[in-house]
Amino acid sequence: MLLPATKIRFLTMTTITTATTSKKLSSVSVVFPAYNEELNIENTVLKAIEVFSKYFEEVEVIPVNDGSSDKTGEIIDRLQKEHKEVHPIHHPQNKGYGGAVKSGLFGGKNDYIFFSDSDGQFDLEEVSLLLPLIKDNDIAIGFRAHRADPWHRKLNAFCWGTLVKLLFGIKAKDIDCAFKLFKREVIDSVTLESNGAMVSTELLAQAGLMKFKLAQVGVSHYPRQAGEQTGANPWVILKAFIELFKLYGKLKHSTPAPKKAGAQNQ
Ligand SMILES: Nc1nc2c(ncn2[C@@H]2O[C@H](COP(=O)(O)OP(=O)(O)OP(=O)(O)O)[C@@H](O)[C@H]2O)c(=O)[nH]1
Ligand SMILES: [Mg+2]
Repeated sequence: MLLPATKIRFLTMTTITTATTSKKLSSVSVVFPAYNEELNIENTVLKAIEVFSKYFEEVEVIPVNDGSSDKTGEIIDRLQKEHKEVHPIHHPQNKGYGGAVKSGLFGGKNDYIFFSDSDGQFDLEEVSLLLPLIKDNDIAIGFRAHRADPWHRKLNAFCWGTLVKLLFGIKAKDIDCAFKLFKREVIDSVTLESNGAMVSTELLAQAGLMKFKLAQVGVSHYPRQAGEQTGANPWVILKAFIELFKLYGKLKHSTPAPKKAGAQNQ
């Protein structure tokens, strides 16, 4: 039987409210986009199982192998056999960072959804900082107080962040910080098109228009220990600009999203 949309929303909210009043939260899907991360992915997935199991009754970890040419795919398939929590997704061809994030976000089934990178640049233990925030908000995200990146990447990121905040009015201090926790209702409400680095902007811009409540906290950021750096690739940056202008056109011409029931202005 198909339920009307209002009823589905009510059921989702009920599940989440019950969960936050018990000691552990109900369930979480933990998403890791992974492109040629054979040196990092195992540690990341195992750490995620350990950390999230402390705070959630049910944990699924979704490594998204984004058409890797190294052993990332084999490793996550082995991890699936060894740990019931691991539910890999494989892209036969590389789709890009945003494509990998989207597959994981929409492939997850649990009440809360977290995503981060696979390369160990964040401390997953710091999810404990997001948990108090998600209680009274729909989205809890980190910002990198001290980015472990060279100065030219910090400068790029500052200019990009300022432009994006001006265009879309996003309140997040660090839009692209890959340390984000959502209530499922947020992910069920957005439509994401970006296959590149714009995916976080698209998500936060739409969530802001729908008046979902956002809270943020400083998190640690470490240099990549192993594997190839791809974030500063000029092609990645060019694609991000193309997607930026497409998104601006789309959101500018879209009718204002309906106000989310019970939401307050950010
Ligand atoms: N760049 C890139 N990353 C991908 C892709 N698909 C999945 N990913 C994953 O997305 C995450 C972020 O990519 P990174 O290359 O670490 O980007 P970054 O942290 O900005 O830059 P680095 O300094 O290179 O670490 C990593 O876990 C990647 O494995 C892709 O097509 N391109
Ligand atoms: Mg990285």
